[in-house]
Amino acid sequence: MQLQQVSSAAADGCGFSVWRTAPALSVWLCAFGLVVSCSSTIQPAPADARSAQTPAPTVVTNASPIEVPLAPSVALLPRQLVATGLANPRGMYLQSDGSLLVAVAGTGDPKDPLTGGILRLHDANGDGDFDDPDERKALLDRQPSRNLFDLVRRDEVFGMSGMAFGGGELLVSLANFGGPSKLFSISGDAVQPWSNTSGNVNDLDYDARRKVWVGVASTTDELVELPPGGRAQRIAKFPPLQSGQDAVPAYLHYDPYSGDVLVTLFSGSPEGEEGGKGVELIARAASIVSVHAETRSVTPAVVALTVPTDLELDPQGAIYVLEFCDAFIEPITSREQMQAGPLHGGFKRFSGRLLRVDRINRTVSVVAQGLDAPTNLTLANGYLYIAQGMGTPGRLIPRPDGTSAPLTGFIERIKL
Ligand SMILES: [Ca+2]
Ligand SMILES: [Ca+2]
Ligand SMILES: [Ca+2]
Repeated sequence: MQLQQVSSAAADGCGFSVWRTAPALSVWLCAFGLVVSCSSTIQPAPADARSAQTPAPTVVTNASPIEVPLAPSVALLPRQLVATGLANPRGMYLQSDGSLLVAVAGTGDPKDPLTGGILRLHDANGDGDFDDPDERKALLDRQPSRNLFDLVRRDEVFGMSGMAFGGGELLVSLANFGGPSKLFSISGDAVQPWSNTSGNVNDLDYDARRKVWVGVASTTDELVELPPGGRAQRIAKFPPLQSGQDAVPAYLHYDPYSGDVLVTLFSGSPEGEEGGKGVELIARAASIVSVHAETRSVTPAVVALTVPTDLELDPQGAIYVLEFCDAFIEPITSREQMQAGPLHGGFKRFSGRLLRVDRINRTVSVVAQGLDAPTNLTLANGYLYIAQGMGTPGRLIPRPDGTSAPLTGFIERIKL
């Protein structure tokens, strides 16, 4: 299909009329005197390994966001379980030898606070999974792991997080809640410190147009640039959403079709993350926004999402985005309560899904559902790897069929 470039020319003179749900944004950015480019310029694909598949620059970022319908079409793709028994698997990277690097955030157990690390999974016996003896090696261990349930009343573990490759480097972040964060580079089996930075860098990616690393800091609601060895520098700060909840940037991905960075804005609690009962969730209030670094313009790309986490782009420019859950229920106020289970523990278990947003035909479909608290997504060799099972490993959680099972971190993959 031939796409037409659509200008985001704004009626309000500020370039943000497309942000219909958050009028405060234009006010905020205008107040800082930021000038917005009104055209969606499409850059040729930069010379980066990931964008080698990018077709000619014909995909156009439209001015009007794509809205997720209340009941999107369902086109489920077969899923294959490839790894189980992981303590909060997060960022992943498939190496050329077929081994899968996985950052694990750890157990969040205060009695053993250093359970995070980086694993290399290798299917030594060739049976299609990474669960057999001698198929796992720790490249890094003893990294901090913390459960935030005492703050947010949901079973949420922080620690090692995003992983991405770009510009010849493979980086992974350690997201200390409230910061500072550490970034590491991985080369072969060696893991080296890359930088320390303030803020909580939950996800990072390589901006192949500007040849810099970028990250999201979810505690300060910022998109930041990550210089090697140095401190993060703010690119954009996301103002509160319409209902007053924080527009928490959760994950990001460089968009070779626009040269911008796509950021998922997880809609925080209207009571503040530490307020309320921990179950306040405004469904369909979250979005993916496209951020242009030089102009700092923030343009909604996909709206009416609920708790979006990681996102990926396929060679057709379609966006795959995870939704973590569809409700916040059964909050927890003590570790004893959490262990008494089975209970959801804040996040409704097995209610996550994976959406495919076709930016050419402007359609949205569900390609996976019933996911258990999925956080991270990686596209490699025609497969999407989905890291799931956020929370306290081993505690009992309700399953959709009415039974219960111990919580476990696992990875499934989907063939596209
Ligand atoms: Ca195996
Ligand atoms: Ca096996
Ligand atoms: Ca990401």
